[in-house]
Amino acid sequence: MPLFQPVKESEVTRAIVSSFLHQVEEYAESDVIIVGAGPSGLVAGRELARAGLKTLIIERNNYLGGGFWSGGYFMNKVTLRAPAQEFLDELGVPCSPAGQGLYVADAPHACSRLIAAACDAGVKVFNLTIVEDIVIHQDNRIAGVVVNWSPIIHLPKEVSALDPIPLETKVVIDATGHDASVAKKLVQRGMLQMTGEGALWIDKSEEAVVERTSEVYPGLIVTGMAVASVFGLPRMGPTFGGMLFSGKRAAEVARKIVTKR
Ligand code: 48F
Repeated sequence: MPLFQPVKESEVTRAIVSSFLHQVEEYAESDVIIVGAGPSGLVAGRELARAGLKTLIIERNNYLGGGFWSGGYFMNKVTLRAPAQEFLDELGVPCSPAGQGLYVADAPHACSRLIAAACDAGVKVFNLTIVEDIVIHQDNRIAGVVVNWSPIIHLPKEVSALDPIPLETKVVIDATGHDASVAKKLVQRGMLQMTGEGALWIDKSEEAVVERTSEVYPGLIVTGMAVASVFGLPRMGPTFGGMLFSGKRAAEVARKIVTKR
């Protein structure tokens, strides 16, 4: 008696293709698109999906988690300052005190739990997908993003001259980290000013990033290190509480915008 059910190869292929295409069709329109699956984007996604919003995360890499997989210098421990350890407590990730109000945790454990929490809440993910541009209508608000397969950008033009596709949404969250790649699309068109992040200063940066997490252009919110890049705040280095709180704040701002629309 075989262990597994018999299957035809064609059925396996159809299951993958039809399920994927169905998801693309369904998410051609959504409530919120989050660009970047680092810690700030994952927290924002989890909060929004939990609140019942149709939430899509787009990530150019195959893996999710961004810089949350490693604390810094290829050492896979993340640090958080109180009260940010409460996020990890809630996710069931052990973390140990490492000084006055400072905590340290295993990055793979923290990151995988955060990814799972976002997926459990109902977030859908397009990975290996790069946001190349934004959609803007006459009312001058951001109405969506334009995406392509990430590997395309590594191919020569003669092989890959390929148009991207647009996805519509009510609000976009730029969670692309230091790059602030969505905000940059507005900067390139003279529609937004961006200062570029300052030198490292942990104390100042974490507070400031959370405080400045906001809608920077109608329909565009910035979160995480994208906030530091847009507003010229100091970078924060290998500590993550600011990212988690910023993601939460971005979700609150996004909910208000979606509710009004
Ligand atoms: O860099 P990242 O982890 O952003 P974050 O949430 O957190 C920053 C910290 O990890 C750390 C730090 C503070 O502790 O300094 O760096 O602000 O994750 C950003 C994600 O966005 C993806 C990128 O691959 C990464 O996983 N990304 C960037 N540009 C694009 C993108 C794009 N154009 N399209 C899709 N994904």
